[in-house]
Amino acid sequence: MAQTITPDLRRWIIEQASAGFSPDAVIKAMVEAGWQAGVAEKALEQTMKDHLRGMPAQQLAAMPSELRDEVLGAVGIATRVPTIDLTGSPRRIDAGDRWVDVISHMTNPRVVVLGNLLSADECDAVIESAKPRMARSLTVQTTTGGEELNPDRTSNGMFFTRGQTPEVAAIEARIARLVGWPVENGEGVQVLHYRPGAEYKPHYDYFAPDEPGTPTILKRGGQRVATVVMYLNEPTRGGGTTFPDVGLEVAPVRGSAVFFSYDRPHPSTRTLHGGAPVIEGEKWVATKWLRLNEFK
Ligand code: PD2
Ligand code: ZN
Repeated sequence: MAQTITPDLRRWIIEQASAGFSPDAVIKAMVEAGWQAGVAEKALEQTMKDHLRGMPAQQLAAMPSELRDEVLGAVGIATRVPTIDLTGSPRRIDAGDRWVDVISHMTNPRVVVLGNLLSADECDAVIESAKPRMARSLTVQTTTGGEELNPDRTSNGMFFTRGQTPEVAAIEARIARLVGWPVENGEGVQVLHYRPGAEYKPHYDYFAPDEPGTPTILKRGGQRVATVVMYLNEPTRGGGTTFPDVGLEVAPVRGSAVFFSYDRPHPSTRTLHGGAPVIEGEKWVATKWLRLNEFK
C-alpha cells in the first residue's frame, strides 16, 4: 500500500528533527508505527528538504556554522549569491568600464533595477550579431536535461558563448564586477526577440530540484543563483518583466536591466517572473544567468 506524507506526519517529522532527534531515531519511531523503513527514510528526507528550502534566511543563519554549509548545500541552498553592494545608497555604481545607475531595489525578492548598464551602441551591436542566429527559443528541459520548444516562451532566441564578441565580453566583465561574481560562473548571454503577442509566461530561472534531468544540468556549474535581464530596445507598449508575487513590473528601457538573485531553488525566493506580452513594437533582451560554480 502506498504511504503518503500527510500534513500531520510532516509536522511530526519536523518537530522530532527540531527537538534534536537523530534521523535514525525518527525512522525507528516511524517503523514502529507501521511504516516500511525505505518509505520512512524517503519521507524524512523529502520533508526535511522541503522544510529547509522554505526557511527564511535569518533562521538558516542561526544554524550551527559547522553544519550549515553542508546541510544547506545538500538541499541546494547557497550561502553566497551574486550581490550588488548598495551600502550607503549610491545613485551610481562603478562597474569597471562604466558607471551604472541604481533606479530602484527591493529586498524580498532581491531585485535591483539598473539604468545605463549598456550603451546604445552595445545594444545595437548585440542585436545585430544575434540576428543571423535567431531560432524559436528552446528552454532547458528539467525532465530530461535536454532542450526543447517551450509553449510558454513564444520569443525567438540564441545563445552566445562567453566572450564571443567584444561587446559580449565587455558586458560580461561589467556584470561580474557589479555583482561580485566570477565571469567563469556565467552562462553564455542569451538573446530573445519578441514580436507583438509574444511573451514568456511566469517561471523560475532555477532548475526544479526534484526533476529527473536536474542532476545532469547541475553538473555544469551547479544551480543558477541570479539573473540579469538586459533590455536592448524599447517596445512601444507591453513587454515589461513582471514579478507576480510582489506585483512588480519593470519597464523595458533600452540599456537598462533588472537583476535578481535567489539563494535556493524554491518559491520562497519570490522570484517568479515573466515577460509580459508585447502589445506594440518589438522587444529584444539579453539574459545573463549566473551559476553557483564555474560554468564549463
Ligand atoms: O524578456 C523578459 O522580460 C524575460 C522575462 C522572464 C526574460 C526571462 N525571464 C529570462 O530570460 O529568463
Ligand atoms: Zn526568466
